[in-house]
Amino acid sequence: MPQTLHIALTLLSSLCLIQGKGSQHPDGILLGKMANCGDPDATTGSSQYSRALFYTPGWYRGQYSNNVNCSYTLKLHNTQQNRYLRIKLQTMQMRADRGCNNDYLIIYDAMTGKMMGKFCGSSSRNSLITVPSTQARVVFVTDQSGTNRGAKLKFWSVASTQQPGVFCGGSSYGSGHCVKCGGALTAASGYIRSIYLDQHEYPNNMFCEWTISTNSQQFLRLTFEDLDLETNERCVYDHVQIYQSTSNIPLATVCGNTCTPAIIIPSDAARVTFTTDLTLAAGGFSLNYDLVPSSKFLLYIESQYSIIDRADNSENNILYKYTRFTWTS
Ligand SMILES: [Ca+2]
Repeated sequence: MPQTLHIALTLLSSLCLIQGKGSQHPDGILLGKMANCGDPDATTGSSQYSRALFYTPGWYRGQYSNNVNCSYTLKLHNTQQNRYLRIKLQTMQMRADRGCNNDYLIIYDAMTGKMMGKFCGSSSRNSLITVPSTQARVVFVTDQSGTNRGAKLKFWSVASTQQPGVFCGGSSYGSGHCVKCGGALTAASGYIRSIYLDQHEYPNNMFCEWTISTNSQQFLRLTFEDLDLETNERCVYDHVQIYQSTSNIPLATVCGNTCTPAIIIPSDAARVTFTTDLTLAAGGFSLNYDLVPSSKFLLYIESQYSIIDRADNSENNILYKYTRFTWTS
């Protein structure tokens, strides 16, 4: 009988370059009372050439309210279901800050829930968003002070051969810009980092996704180099999650600021997501990945997950939620 090992996370190296303090989330999320989100959702016309307009609440009276958190769906007409939806931020008159954390729009692919980008300020006008489905969700958020007119969006259908993604109309923190993240990595080794890591403050209310597909028949090894995320014992606020291939069950959920061990994924493909909530940011993270031979491992997945284990007992928190693997060597 071969020796059976129960291993979830394999400690190979620990390389954190930045270990920030992390920030402690207050109880609950304070956004103030919800503003009236009465403006209707919008749908394009039946012709592929017909374009529809969408205005953020308060546009016609010349200013949006404080403490708004509204969500709308933009849809292509029923006759346009084989096409993609494109949105142009035709006019933007909103406050600007580096992470678009004060007053902003987020546009999601409504079919998958994936975030396309976050927009604020005035210079992000003319940004173009091509959503790889027929529906987008637009979330409009404002904080407790300062106001402006808002945003006017035009949207229509384009051929599904178009490349999905965001073309940013603005690039200046001072006058507004796009915040977008994620990507598709195919090299045998590579690097993932959160946005604004250099400034030690990631944006709030983000969802970033990277896919790694190496087509190598080997196992991926992910090693964190920097880790400084908002701390919570269950990682419910800001976290990095690591998935095997196309699985929807995370192998690991990471937050806080303690270096993690390297994470071996029993696959040559993985998905890494970075989720942040509405308040309190910390420095961010970076990790690199490479490949390790898989030939000597015969792998069985013993159970789906989940052991929640505290890696240390100090003030630094790092939490793992992981799959328990059984393998023979
Ligand atoms: Ca946070």
